[in-house]
Amino acid sequence: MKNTHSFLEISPSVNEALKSGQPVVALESTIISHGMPYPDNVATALRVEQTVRENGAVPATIAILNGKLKAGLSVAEIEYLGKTGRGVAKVSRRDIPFLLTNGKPGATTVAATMFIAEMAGIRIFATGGIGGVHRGAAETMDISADLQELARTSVAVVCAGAKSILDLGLTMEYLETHGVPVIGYQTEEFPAFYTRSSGFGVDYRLDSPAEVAKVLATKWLAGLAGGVVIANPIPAAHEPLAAPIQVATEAALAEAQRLGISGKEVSPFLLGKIKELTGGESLQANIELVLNNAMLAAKIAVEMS
Ligand code: PSU
Ligand code: MN
Repeated sequence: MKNTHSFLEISPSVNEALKSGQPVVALESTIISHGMPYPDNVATALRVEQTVRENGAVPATIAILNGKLKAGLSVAEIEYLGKTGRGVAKVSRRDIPFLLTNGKPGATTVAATMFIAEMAGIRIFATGGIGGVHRGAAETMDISADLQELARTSVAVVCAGAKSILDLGLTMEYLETHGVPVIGYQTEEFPAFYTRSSGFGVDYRLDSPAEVAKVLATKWLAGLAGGVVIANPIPAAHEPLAAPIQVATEAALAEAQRLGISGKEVSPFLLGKIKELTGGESLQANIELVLNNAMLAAKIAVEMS
């Protein structure tokens, strides 16, 4: 009988780091194949890995390939995921058994990446934005599986908040209900991905990687299993003007509704549409905020090790 770990394949550099207690940062792959266009997606994924290294940690980009849960990808594997784009399945928790069975490639969302990271023994994960409660969820029930994963899996996710395509108020309520701490990194406000402010407050503000590391260690030591959201606003120098982003977001939402886009297609559709409507400005902001999150995640991982 196989155990779960027989599905796990850790790359040599990540394995070496984990064995010797060096800091490791997990990275997701849905952002590569569904979140950004080629070739920006590949270039960004490689820069994100480089940023993690420059800040003292080892990057572990996560995906499902050849029936294996992979922690740590080669450049060729990242290129493959980026080039194939939407041809790669977007994999959340519920999809994992099918990809392990059929051997097809899968790009992991925040939820699936957290699951694999925890299995590999990686506690810190950097991404762009987390999924959340969608606007109109009272009728559609569209609530990202990322939130349930945060409730149950002990991995801290460094993100720039969640996009204003979501209902941020309901997203915060959901996290509260499920006991997921939301830390504002050098901010009292939950950031709205492209913008630094959202009008929604966070539970706790912490100002240094060392403080964050201490709270994470304490949480898990105290037996409080489950994830943590570390909300890290996009640097002010890269923040686009709020108004055009807002206009593009509303237009993208209206178009998604008109076309009847639903389920896992919603987030990639909205991302692509907003990029188109802002003339690529949203993509530039997206790249910058991911790099910023990778840097912070690496610093926290260094403090934790
Ligand atoms: N937010 C972004 N970019 C992304 C995603 C979210 O700004 O690429 C991806 C992440 O992988 C996240 C997923 O886990 O979308 C959420 O999808 P859904 O809303 O279908 O759960
Ligand atoms: Mn959804």
